Amino acid sequence: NQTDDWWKKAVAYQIYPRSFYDSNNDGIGDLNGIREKLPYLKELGIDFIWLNPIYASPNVDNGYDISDYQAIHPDFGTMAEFEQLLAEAHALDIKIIMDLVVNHTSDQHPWFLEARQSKDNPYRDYYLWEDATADQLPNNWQSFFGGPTWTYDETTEQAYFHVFAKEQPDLNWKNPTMRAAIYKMIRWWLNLGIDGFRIDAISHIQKEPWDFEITDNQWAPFMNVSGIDDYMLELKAIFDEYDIVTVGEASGVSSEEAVAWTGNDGYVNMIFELEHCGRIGEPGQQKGSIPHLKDTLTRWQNSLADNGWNALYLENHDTPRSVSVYGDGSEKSAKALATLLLLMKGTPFIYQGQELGMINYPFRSIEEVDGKDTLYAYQALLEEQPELTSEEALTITMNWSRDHSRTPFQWNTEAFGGFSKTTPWLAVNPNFPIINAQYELQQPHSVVNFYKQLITLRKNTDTLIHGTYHLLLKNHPSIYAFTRQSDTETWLIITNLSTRSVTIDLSEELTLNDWQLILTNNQKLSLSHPLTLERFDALVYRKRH
Ligand code: ISL
Ligand code: CA
Repeated sequence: NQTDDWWKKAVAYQIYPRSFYDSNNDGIGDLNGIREKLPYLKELGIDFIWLNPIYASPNVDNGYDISDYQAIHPDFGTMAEFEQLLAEAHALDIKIIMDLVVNHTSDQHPWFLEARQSKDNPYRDYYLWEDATADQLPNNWQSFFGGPTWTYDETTEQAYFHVFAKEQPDLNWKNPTMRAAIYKMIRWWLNLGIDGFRIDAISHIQKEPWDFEITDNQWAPFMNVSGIDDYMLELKAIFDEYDIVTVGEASGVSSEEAVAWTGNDGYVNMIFELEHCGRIGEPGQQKGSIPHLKDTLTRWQNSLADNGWNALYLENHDTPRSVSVYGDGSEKSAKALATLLLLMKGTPFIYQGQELGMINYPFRSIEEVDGKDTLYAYQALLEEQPELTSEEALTITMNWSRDHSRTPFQWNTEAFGGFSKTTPWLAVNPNFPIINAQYELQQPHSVVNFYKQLITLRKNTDTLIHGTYHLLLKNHPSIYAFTRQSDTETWLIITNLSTRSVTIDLSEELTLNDWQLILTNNQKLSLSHPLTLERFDALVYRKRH
């Protein structure tokens, strides 16, 4: 039954291969580089790795535009090198899950190169086409990356649909022949021995109806998951044949719907919700505030308390660095955030570099930026608001840019942070001399050693795996405190996610006796009523019943 699943006790680690470790010094991270660093991940206490896409791709969206699902992009290496990586990871008892990108392909995928040739091409209906003219598209919907969600193709005088970039045409999930081709690919990877999938943008595979115009919330139609169930049940039927873990990136699935998606008969084992951080930092967003974070994560904790499972994360390859968003960039704030991530209910996903306390990159000009979506947003902002200076537009755009989390992993104090011996594809954060794995592993009170303590604590404490979550001080603007309770003990986790000293009184909710201090980033502190917490203090106590 679900309570014994290995992935509930596991700690996961997300690797963005392009930026992890460059073993052949071409400036780009690669599979042999990951293999060389497996001992580091083992030392950290990682149980499974999620690899962002490593397949053949023109890299319009850094691998999320796939042109051959069953070929490894030469930048990363060969299929033989992938199988060697998988074998060596398994030998270290580390599992590997792959990124399954089936909402769309690259426009260079053979299926699309065929489909766009003529209306009666056998592959035409692998994609979504509607009659259109160059200046009259089927509707006014806008893609996630800016611009219309339709692109006119003059060869066949129709427009094709794409939720993301025009180089990422959406697959037509209504077409059973297309679905069968995707299922064949899925089995091919599972039969290779991988340990599961993170499923990209899965909530978008159901597109219609689209015969209406957008008025206000432009993303709404993409978040509509009604009608998706049949497709998810077909995917589930395949996944259930294997001992794997599946994590759906399910933007738009509500915390209520998530029970069906991840419960005992759910489509997947867990889902990444994007309510707390999807497109975080964009103007007009509530995301990034502590109250919003507490409310959102607590709603998901409560909704999946008895049935279903959360994938926990504070940053990934699509967000800025969480220490810069929720913290103040300091080591201490990194430890406070680590405490939250590792001690809530669900499977924690650590994004590469987060365990070091890596922070946002000090971009000074748009020329340093790689992300096509960031570049588009920057141009669009300057057009919409011509009164902005380029510096102001850069600051606003970089507030939510994905480039912050894609700078090379910082291994040591050598040139380029030890990521490569040549200039990397994206600049290394200049703080690498003090924020790097080698230096931190030698410092007893470093961020990485704090993560190691939290990972060990979590994996050895059943109450931290299965215990109930209860939020304390719900309305406090900067204290994020909760308990985890089983019938034998209660854990108390208190963090002050602000730069100010804060005094709280928990006497309404807790008696003081019998608490044992287990872990803290401020040795001077002990539980009291009232309790004064300094900036970014984190405290972990246990009481045995
Ligand atoms: O963009 C969104 C608004 O929050 C989400 O709804 C969207 O589902 C999410 O950003 C999808 O991200 C994934 O698919 C993209 C790729 O660029 C991202 O890196 C990946 O995480 C297209 O494949
Ligand atoms: Ca390389």
